[in-house]
Amino acid sequence: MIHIFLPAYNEEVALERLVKKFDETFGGKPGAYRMVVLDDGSSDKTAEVAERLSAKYPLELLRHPKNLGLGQTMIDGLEHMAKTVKPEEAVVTLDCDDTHDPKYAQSALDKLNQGYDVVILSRYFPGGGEEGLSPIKSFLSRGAGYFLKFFFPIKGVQEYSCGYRVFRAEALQKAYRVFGKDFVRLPKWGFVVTPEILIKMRMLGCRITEVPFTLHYGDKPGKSKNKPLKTIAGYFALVALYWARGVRKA
Ligand SMILES: Nc1nc2c(ncn2[C@@H]2O[C@H](COP(=O)(O)OP(=O)(O)O)[C@@H](O)[C@H]2O)c(=O)[nH]1
Ligand SMILES: [Mg+2]
Repeated sequence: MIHIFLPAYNEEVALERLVKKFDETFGGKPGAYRMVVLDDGSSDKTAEVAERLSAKYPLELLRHPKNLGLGQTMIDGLEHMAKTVKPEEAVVTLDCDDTHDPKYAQSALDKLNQGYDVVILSRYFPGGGEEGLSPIKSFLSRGAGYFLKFFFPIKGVQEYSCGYRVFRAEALQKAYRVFGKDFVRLPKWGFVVTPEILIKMRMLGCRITEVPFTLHYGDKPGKSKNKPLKTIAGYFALVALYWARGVRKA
């Protein structure tokens, strides 16, 4: 079974679209997939929409009573996934703003079968790309990639800040066993959790690779929740915390 984790904050429109796309892509056989949505204290109807969808689709809704941010949501969500999956299964994470199309997940799942522990859906891998991004957001994302690659070089990885990934469940379970609460040490920095998870998986010795995907940013119904200045400041906090320790070269 494929387990899908969706961190959701004010995604009442996008969530329904994404869940339907997942079902069209993976819902062929009963028991083929399961989705877990963690509603992070949304002020819109995200939780109600998820509740309604759970009557029709294999969807489990978890909730934070108030907004704790993407960092805490990923820690809590991945911990729940690690506890509820079999080691040999796959856990997929992605934004639920309908910009990460489920059709790209299969090629990443296939890579797990080749022995990788983490597979990143990458705009920067040959064949990947992006559409609908403002030039400034595109520039900032590319810049973030170069910045993080410089400080944390991981062979074969260029995409550090996109949350669309596939994990071997066993690797996530190991991360919680080894790091415990320290799996994510910078939850307050929100979107910095995305590269921090990657750095931690590499520190564990995981095999990490990328497959191409196209970010369909034009499909996004709402505004981005990413605050660029906070995220950039958080990347410096990441460097201060981890750079001296180095990331094992692949
Ligand atoms: N749990 C949680 N998720 C958030 C928060 N902010 C954003 N997200 C989710 O994180 C993902 C990334 O946010 P998004 O707006 O898509 O950022 P962008 O892709 O950089 O524009 C989406 O699935 C959001 O719903 C938050 O405060 N808490
Ligand atoms: Mg997004």
